[in-house]
Amino acid sequence: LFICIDHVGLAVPDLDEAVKFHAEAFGWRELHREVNEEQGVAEAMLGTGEQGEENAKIQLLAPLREDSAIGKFLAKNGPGIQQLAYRVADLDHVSAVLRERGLRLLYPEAKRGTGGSRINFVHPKDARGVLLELVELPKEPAAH
Ligand code: V0V
Repeated sequence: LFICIDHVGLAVPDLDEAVKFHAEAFGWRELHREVNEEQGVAEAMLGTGEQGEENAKIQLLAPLREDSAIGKFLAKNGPGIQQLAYRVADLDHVSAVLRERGLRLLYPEAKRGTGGSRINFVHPKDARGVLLELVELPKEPAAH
């Protein structure tokens, strides 16, 4: 059903500071950065190589607003792992299969994710305490 782990998402209070920390401490490189108003996040994708030829990446997620998903996560838990993202080839198909298996997806239809990807999430209560993102990469990667 899944292709691979696309990324692990970390909630961070300060995006610039976090990018610098992960680069200096662990050698991660910034591949892409964007603001997603709908999700209430400023995010940076970090990897070890060129985008498209990556193993799993890490995604740093900083809140634009206190009442966003990341704002609430930080208030409750502090910084740390907020999500695990599985890459899929066909999000609509995978969503239908998971719904048939009784798992709740957060959105009735896919939303826009990083770099023009299509995303949805399995509710953490239905994935044994893990917020599971499903991500279908765009056919043509967005310019960055
Ligand atoms: C909440 N819970 C979590 C969790 N967030 N468990 C594991 N991981 C998380 N991240 C637990 C929480 O402890 C509660 O358990 C229960 O779920 C319900 O939590 P809540 O406090 O009522 O829920 P909220 O209001 O904080 O909302 C949680 C959800 C929200 C998951 C519904 O965070 C959401 O809509 N997330 C999806 C969007 C998102 O995360 N966007 C930011 C990334 P107890 O206490 O009842 O046991 S955007 C992104 O990834 C992009 C753009 C991309 O990748 O391209």
